[in-house]
Amino acid sequence: MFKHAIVRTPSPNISEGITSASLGKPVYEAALTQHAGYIAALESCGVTVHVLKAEPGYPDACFVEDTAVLAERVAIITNPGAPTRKGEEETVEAALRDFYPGDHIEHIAAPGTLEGGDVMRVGDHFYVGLSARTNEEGARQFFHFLGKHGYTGSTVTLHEMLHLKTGLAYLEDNLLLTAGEFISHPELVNFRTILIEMKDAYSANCIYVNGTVLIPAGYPVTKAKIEALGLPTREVEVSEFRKIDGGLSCLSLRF
Ligand code: CIR
Repeated sequence: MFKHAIVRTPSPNISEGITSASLGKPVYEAALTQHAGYIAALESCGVTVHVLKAEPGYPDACFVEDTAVLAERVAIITNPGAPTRKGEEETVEAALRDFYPGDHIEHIAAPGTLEGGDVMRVGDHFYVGLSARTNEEGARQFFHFLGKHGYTGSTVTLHEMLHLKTGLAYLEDNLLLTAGEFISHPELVNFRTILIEMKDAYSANCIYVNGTVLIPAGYPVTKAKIEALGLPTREVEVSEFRKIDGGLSCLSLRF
């Protein structure tokens, strides 16, 4: 069960966030409204949400997931691979010090890079995507810290997507939502899978929160496939964040 989530109010210059999409620039006021809806959705799942102050110098700073990976026994602070995002992790770490003792906080250091969007937890095992943002050295350091605190990890190579969880979500009970290059990926066999068509690939980034699957609004086929397996869903409007490649998982750290 998740008790807490950390989120960060979108930056006033969110329109300058990094993007590979051609959906236009996010509108700040609309992003704030959608962010409030996201917080309400987490709260409806029984999570206490801690809201960090906006970071005017970091357009992508609302995507707190990329700055840390959290487990019961350790918080691993990342070194983001995107140059404009380096430094976002500092205020996230400060907030995590209220929840983790100092000797349970570890740090990925240069030349290692790792972003939390590349990490998918399955029980006590962590899959790490090797991507444009997460490198071999970052993964090596990450696995060292996992081992020190009693967890395991393995890598998954990405070729097309931004992050591992751009196209994957673990919905517990050995169930994986998969899209694009992750469908039939050799490093992800032995799961029950829900396949998402390419046109709906954005909806593969869902989050399982205390028995409910939060899904992006506007993907009825994905919603029906998840519900057909007996899992309740709740739609959340995140279209402003999609414009800068952000999804549901990126907007919070859940622990
Ligand atoms: C970026 O490119 O870093 C942001 N515009 C989007 C980050 C999305 N984060 C995630 O998928 N975990």
